[in-house]
Amino acid sequence: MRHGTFALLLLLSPVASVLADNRTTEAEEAAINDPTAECVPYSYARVSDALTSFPAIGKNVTALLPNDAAGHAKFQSISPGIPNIAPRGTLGGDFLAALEAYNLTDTACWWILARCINPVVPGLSVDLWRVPESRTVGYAFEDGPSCSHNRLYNFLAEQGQTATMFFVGSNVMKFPLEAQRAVVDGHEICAHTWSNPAMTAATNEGAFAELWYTIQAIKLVTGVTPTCWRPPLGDVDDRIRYISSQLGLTTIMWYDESLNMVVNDAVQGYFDSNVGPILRTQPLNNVTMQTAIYDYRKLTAAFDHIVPIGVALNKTQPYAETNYTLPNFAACACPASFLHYSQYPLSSSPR
Ligand SMILES: *C1O[C@H](CO)[C@@H](O)[C@H](O)[C@H]1NC(C)=O
Ligand SMILES: *[C@@H]1O[C@H](CO)[C@@H](O)[C@H](O)[C@H]1NC(C)=O
Ligand SMILES: *[C@@H]1O[C@H](CO)[C@@H](O)[C@H](O)[C@H]1NC(C)=O
Ligand SMILES: *[C@@H]1O[C@H](CO)[C@@H](O)[C@H](O)[C@H]1NC(C)=O
Ligand SMILES: *[C@@H]1O[C@H](CO)[C@@H](O)[C@H](O)[C@H]1NC(C)=O
Ligand SMILES: *[C@@H]1O[C@H](CO)[C@@H](O)[C@H](O)[C@H]1NC(C)=O
Ligand SMILES: [Zn+2]
Repeated sequence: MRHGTFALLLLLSPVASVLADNRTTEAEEAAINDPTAECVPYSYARVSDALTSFPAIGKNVTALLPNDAAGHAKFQSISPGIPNIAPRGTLGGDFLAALEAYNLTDTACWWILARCINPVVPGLSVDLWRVPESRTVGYAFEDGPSCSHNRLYNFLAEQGQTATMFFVGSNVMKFPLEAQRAVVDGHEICAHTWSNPAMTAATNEGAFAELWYTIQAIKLVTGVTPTCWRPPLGDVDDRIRYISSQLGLTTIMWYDESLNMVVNDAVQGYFDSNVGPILRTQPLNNVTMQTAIYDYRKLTAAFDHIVPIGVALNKTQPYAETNYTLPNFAACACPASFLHYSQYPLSSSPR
């Protein structure tokens, strides 16, 4: 009996490893619990068949692809309206010279210098950085999908918790089945950019292309077209707001980068009257995912509700496609509670 089972396992294991390395479904990917196995690269036909329609994965996009007729047509149609604000700094986020040279009247509503969220250019919406519900967190993660995010996603699923995921287009192409898990698990997907550059350093076409290909990648892989985005580093001005708004994206910032400050403000009563903080968490990697679990303990203690940003806004149709829905705030209810608390001892935090 034992020998028989052993022989069967030996026979099966080569097959199993091919499946693990080149998994083909979201369910197969979601079932992998070992982060090292999870991060073994795999190929996925929908992505590999479309690579010529996308820029290089992980590289800054400085222009639309020459053969991208739809991209060029859209960019040309919006170009006349793009505010005449010069790019500044470097794509890597070096703003030192730009900050020195910047006109302190801040006619561009540049967040990096002035923390400006109220656009000067007419017709642009104010950036979102809070949600209009008392003692409610707009729960969000940046920079995914990550190849080892099952640990965090399993935790969130166990808690019955969903969040807003600001996805990097390159990562969606690298980890398509992980991206699909976000939709399957009921998270809200928004865009970040293709390669995480400082967007106000990009040319008009470069900024457009960073968002355009991120939207296309999310659509290709998950079937949904995002309607919200967050600028990497918060680097946005009216030129970038205009370009993103023309792509149907609402700009979402955050309340405070420090979770301790957010929790402290909750204790002080800052969120008692129709306002709650939108979070900015660390970029997701296998260490910060542990931090996220630790932070969840603090958030559940300090707030009444923890919801995706779209849920706090009653944005029941989060995507351009109308057949995907989020609950509205009332339907979600979402009490902030930490289930199976004792399974997550404080000592498991890296801090
Ligand atoms: C799976 O795909 C990846 C990426 O294309 C490739 O490097 C790897 O060799 C493949 N593994 C197997 C077992 O086919
Ligand atoms: C976490 O990531 C680092 C760097 O990518 C890697 O060296 C380490 O082995 C990873 N740990 C786990 C548990 O996957
Ligand atoms: C591309 O963007 C990254 C940030 O993702 C930045 O570090 C890098 O310097 C940029 N490359 C160039 C050539 O500007
Ligand atoms: C700074 O902005 C003000 C107000 O728009 C404008 O009058 C002034 O010319 C600007 N100065 C420079 C150096 O751009
Ligand atoms: C969302 O719906 C709730 C419950 O109906 C309501 O109280 C709240 O004002 C709505 N929020 C927004 C932003 O419309
Ligand atoms: C939504 O509609 C699209 C296009 O008809 C379809 O491919 C997709 O599976 C649908 N998704 C859901 C969740 O119904
Ligand atoms: Zn980011």
